[in-house]
Amino acid sequence: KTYRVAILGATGAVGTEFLELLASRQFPLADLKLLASPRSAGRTIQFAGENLPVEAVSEEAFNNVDIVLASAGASTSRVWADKAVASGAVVIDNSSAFRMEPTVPLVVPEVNPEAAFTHKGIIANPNCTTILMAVAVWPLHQVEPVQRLVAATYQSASGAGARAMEEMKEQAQAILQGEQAKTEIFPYPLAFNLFPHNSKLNELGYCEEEMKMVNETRKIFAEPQMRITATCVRVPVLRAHSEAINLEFGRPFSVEKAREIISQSPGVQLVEDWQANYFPMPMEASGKDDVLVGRIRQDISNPNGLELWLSGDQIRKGAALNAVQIAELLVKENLPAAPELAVSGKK
Ligand code: A2P
Ligand code: 11C
Repeated sequence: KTYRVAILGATGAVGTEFLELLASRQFPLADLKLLASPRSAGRTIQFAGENLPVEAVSEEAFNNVDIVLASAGASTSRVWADKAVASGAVVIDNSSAFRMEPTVPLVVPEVNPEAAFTHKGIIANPNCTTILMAVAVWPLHQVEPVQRLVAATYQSASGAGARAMEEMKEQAQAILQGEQAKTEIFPYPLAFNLFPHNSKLNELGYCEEEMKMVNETRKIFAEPQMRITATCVRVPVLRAHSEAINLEFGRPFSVEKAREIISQSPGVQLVEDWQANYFPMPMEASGKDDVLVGRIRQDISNPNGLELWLSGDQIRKGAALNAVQIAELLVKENLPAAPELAVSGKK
């Protein structure tokens, strides 16, 4: 069986990666529709040797579509997701619009694949920092429940989209030429700089990105009380996020056991050469499917603690790959569109 797929946000950083993954993973496509804003209508994008037209998103665009892979921002998803569902499609949405809605499953295929099948038309793809952390922490949490998690992130420009990546490159060139760095997407120069993540701050001083790591991880792990705290920082890296993670368990967790678990778990790869001081780096994680995990060590301040470090491609496993894996789960179970369920389950 083959499926009719639409990409909403096809011209963006994640949209571009969707195209690459559908081709390289030989997704069983019957048809592929590329949707973006009216700004991009009329453009063409190469896919499997063909030039496909980009259409401005519209209600009719979702006719005869089984699966929508959406990555065009939360406000765009809020406008179009229900319309796509009403016309019979399953929407796998990369935005934050629906993630915390109780009826919308939030899925990392290595962690909670079964949740995907509870959908009522929309399946949410978690935030990139959450996905990368979840695939690394979940296999350890299975062996010994995590009691408290403290994360610090080092997030690449790609998290803010394709134009943000270009902006950072232009800033680097400007600064090297002794000129002033221009800022349009980012609030401050990112090249040769870093700044705490600029999403909205809450009354406790946490930004939205940090609260996504807390709330989304709790939902994916089905651990509503899990103690998690995070500090999110944007760094001048192009397309892979890194994270320093401190885990506290109820009793000591041997480093050897943690290494063995990470080296045998899906979606993660152990990258450590202690002699060479060689550990995961965003440049090496870029373009890879697996999240690179290493520098696993005992927390010297806590006998029940472990420290680890990871780098993962933000556009790939942090966004597009995770969403395509969700689509593959549906396809494997022969359940892609479920139009009656999608429509009757709608509010
Ligand atoms: P466009 O290129 O036409 O603006 P990124 O995350 O890399 O910034 O990409 C965002 C994606 O979302 C792009 O494909 C962009 O299309 C699309 N997009 C942004 N706003 C809208 C909108 N209002 N309707 C449809 N697509 C949108
Ligand atoms: C970043 N993770 O790196 C963000 C961007 O909820 O999908 C994606 C925001 C989201 O800035």
